[in-house]
Amino acid sequence: MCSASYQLSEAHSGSHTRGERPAPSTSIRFIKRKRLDEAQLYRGRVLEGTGRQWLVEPQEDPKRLVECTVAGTVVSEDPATPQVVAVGDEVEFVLTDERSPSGYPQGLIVHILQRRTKLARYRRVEGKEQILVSNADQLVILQAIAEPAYNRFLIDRYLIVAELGQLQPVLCVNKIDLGLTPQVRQDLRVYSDTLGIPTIFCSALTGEGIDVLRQILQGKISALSGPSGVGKSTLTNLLLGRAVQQVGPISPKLGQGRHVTTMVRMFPLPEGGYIVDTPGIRELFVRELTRDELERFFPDFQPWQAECLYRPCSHIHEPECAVRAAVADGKIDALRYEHYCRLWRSLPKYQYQWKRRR
Ligand SMILES: Nc1nc2c(ncn2[C@@H]2O[C@H](COP(=O)(O)OP(=O)(O)O)[C@@H](O)[C@H]2O)c(=O)[nH]1
Ligand SMILES: [Mg+2]
Ligand SMILES: [Zn+2]
Repeated sequence: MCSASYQLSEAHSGSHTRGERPAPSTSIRFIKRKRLDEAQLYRGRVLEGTGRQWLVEPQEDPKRLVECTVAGTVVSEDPATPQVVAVGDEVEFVLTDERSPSGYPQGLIVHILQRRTKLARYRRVEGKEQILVSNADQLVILQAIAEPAYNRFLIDRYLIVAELGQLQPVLCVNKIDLGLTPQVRQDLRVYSDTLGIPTIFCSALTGEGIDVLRQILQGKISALSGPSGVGKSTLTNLLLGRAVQQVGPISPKLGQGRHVTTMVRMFPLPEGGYIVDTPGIRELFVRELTRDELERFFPDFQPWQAECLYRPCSHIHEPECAVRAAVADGKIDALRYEHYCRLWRSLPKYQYQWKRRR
């Protein structure tokens, strides 16, 4: 492993600095494998990984998955994330001549293409973000009618995460077999009617609404995210027509074992497109935003904010605030405004203050 990555590091840096390649180190002589410059480069997509091994779907032959490690010279093009490879990454790789014990052909990732979008979770303890999925088109915010009941504060934070990651949000409320009341529809109307977010009500148990969900997913890469227990794995299995994910609580012992694959897996859909089942997010922190940036994540305030007496206006305490007046008049959803206030209070005024919070 060490020698292989060393050899490939050398060759890789060579292939990217055409013409001004450094003199090869003498240790290269001891390596028998073919030089990387001569090896054919393939394009592929990372479907899942353990942090060390990554399962890549080759563009030219999607059925023939390749298990890859990462060349030592691969650097993240994304300075915010120290992590090198993420599920969903588009990569270039070479085939090595081995087979892994798992039976897959072996390869080596030598280049990660620029990420178009990302679903990231912020690890407050580490003060870093972790990319759960890259290059997805949309974020399906999965909630349930009950067990556990949907949480609008969580939905509102997911919408910010989607916006930050350049993902189109979709709201999907599962378990409608447990009772979809007019009050629930009314409570969630703001998302479809005011914010224009595609909203689906479905049941993985009865199959109701699943055809609508399929239509929305078709041909797109969709990250499925939501708290534990809402039915992400059940829906994934249903959409794929086979049991690929374990349903029900995952034993902490299994989930944290060293050799277990990460909980993020991407599956090609029969209708075209991909679905990514991500782990249940227990806590969702909004990445390093400051108070004055929050407004842009509330487009439903926008028609009024220009009318505030003070500009900028935090819409929290200033006199003659048009946003607050619109809330009082029922023109802005009161709970959305409440969540804005809650987030505003949780965020620091200045960027540097984030550093002290860690
Ligand atoms: N009543 C009902 N239960 C469901 C539905 N979808 C999933 N479940 C159940 O909810 C529990 C959690 O499902 P799971 O897919 O593991 O959720 P995940 O943690 O989000 O992956 C399981 O017991 C499922 O059988 C549904 O549409 N209706
Ligand atoms: Mg699950
Ligand atoms: Zn205001």
